Amino acid sequence: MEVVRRALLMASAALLASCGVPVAASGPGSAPAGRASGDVPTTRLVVEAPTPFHDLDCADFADQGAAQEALRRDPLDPHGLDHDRDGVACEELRR
Ligand SMILES: [Ca+2]
Repeated sequence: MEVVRRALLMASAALLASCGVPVAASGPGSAPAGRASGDVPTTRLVVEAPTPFHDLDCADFADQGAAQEALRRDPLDPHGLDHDRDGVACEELRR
């Protein structure tokens, strides 16, 4: 049963890693020194939460240039700064 559990943990870690989720596994290979003999080795997955997405609106930028820079950094435009898809972010902001 332990073998199955380890295989599932390793598969989960590989899946998470393939999705870009940082995973740190601790277990027999990385256990701190000084474990008493007879302790049952355990494997623990530590999954860091992805950075939360903070949606920005045009009003969050001081001017059009700042919004344009945000669009340049991420042309996929997750914030919807360029609704008409002409490559110019937040036309309504002052330049
Ligand atoms: Ca636009």
